[in-house]
Amino acid sequence: MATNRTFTMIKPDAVANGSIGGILKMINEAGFRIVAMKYTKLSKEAAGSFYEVHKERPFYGELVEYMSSGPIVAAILEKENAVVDFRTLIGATDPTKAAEGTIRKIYAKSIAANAVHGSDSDENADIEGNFYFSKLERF
Ligand code: IDP
Ligand code: MG
Repeated sequence: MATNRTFTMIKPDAVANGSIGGILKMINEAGFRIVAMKYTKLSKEAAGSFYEVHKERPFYGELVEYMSSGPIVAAILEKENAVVDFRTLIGATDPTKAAEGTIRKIYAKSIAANAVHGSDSDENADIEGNFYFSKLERF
């Protein structure tokens, strides 16, 4: 059953270059409500565990290094059809292939440093939100 919630991170490159405000503005203007939010930094171990599903992929080591390289903003977002609509808002993984007007098209530097994460299913949105937030941190 659809939960109408998704999970996002503003990744280290976007935080470092001052894009938190711009990205949150796009998220709000697209109709997402913030349920939970945290400014934090992943240890290598935590990044490795968050991206465990990708551990056989050739870029796993690079991804773990990058995601633990600086602070991030993690958030749970709510909207009807949240998972699918948020993937549309962020655009393709590779910013050179992302549609005009998407967050990655505007803010991402490369396929690795691609500004934002967005859950790919309701099930993963739930798992990823639980990775960062307790029930008491959701409003
Ligand atoms: P997604 O973030 O669009 O769902 P995934 O395939 O789930 O894309 O990959 C997770 C993350 O791994 C991407 O957002 C990106 O940061 C990184 N990544 C994906 N493909 C590559 C690659 O070919 N080289 C380096 N990093 C990659
Ligand atoms: Mg993914």
